[in-house]
Amino acid sequence: MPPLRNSSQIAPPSDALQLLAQYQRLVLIREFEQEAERQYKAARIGGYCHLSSGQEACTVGAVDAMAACDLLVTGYRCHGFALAKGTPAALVMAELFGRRDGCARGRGGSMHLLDVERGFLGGWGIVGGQLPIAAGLALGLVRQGSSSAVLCELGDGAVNTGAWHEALNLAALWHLPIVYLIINNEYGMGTKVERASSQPELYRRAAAFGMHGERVDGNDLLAVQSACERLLTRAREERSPAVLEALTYRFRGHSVADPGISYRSEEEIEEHLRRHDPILAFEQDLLSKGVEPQQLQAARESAARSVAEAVSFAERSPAPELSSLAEGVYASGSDVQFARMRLGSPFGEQELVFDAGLGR
Ligand SMILES: Cc1ncc(C[n+]2csc(CCOP(=O)(O)OP(=O)(O)O)c2C)c(N)n1
Ligand SMILES: [Mg+2]
Repeated sequence: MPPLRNSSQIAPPSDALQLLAQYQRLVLIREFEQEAERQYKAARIGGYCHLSSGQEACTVGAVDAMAACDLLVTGYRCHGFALAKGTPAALVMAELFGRRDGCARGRGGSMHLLDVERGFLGGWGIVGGQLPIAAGLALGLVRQGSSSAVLCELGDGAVNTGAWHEALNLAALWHLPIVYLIINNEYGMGTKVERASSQPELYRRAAAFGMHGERVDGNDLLAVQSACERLLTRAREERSPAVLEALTYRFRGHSVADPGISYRSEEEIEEHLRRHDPILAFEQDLLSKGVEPQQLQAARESAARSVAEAVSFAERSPAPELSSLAEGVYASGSDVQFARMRLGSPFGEQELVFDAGLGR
């Protein structure tokens, strides 16, 4: 019998190594989301918890298109974005658990992840709320003379909010260096895009602002990466904003609390799992480029270890001190404002005593 080929004996082409590093993050995100679901169902995660299983190619492709100086802003389905950016899984899980070592110090939770050092400025829970914030950041970059750009992710549901119109109007009017990445996963909660949007080809809606728009297969990591790279370069070099719509699908419900089967058929989900899983497609690509199945297996095992370690780290991390509740919330100088609100001050609050009428 010929000796078994060992992965270390085969030197895959260097681009295969890069692809393998991307695969590592794809499977880390998938594994992380599966564990987050388990932990949420075990009541160890509070608030809401939105998983991005099925959308990993958009996430990693978009993040890998960014230059180190660019800024990232996303909606609430953001675990994958933090992980793709390199925020350690332990800090993301600790944030989901609401613990002191979480990447937002336990104050944000699942929807409000944050990693300023890595250029990830949130994780925002209000649908569309991140769009004007991202436009403001892009304006800030211009005013500082920076040549960086902003990548702002949103869901298909966010294009029907007022914030979309306000933000895109200003982004186009002021030539802001920003790319709005719509992750079109076919549904906003239980509503299909076609039932919510008069123009369901969402990238076309950029035209209303005189802005460039295009569509990409969101299950093809390299296609997303190359489109994002091109549009971010254009944003940086020409200050031309753009919309990129990535077509993909969310495998799980809207949030962990939603089984996700009352507004779509099980056949539809099955079909996507079987034929459009972005990780399976990427695996095929890697194998065809000479990567060995054992290397893929090693990446999956490493992801599982990282996630298990992340859970035990999150368990050990303490809850934030109650006394630290207002830290980082108010700007310096706010005490003057608050002094005016003290009881007995001219514009202050009045003490209200609730009389339940029990006569005691
Ligand atoms: C302004 C506002 N309206 C409604 C909600 C409730 N809500 C949360 S998620 C969501 C659907 C958004 O869907 P989409 O933008 O497609 O993002 P996805 O969940 O698919 O990632 C809605 C309506 C909200 N958070 N904010
Ligand atoms: Mg959606």
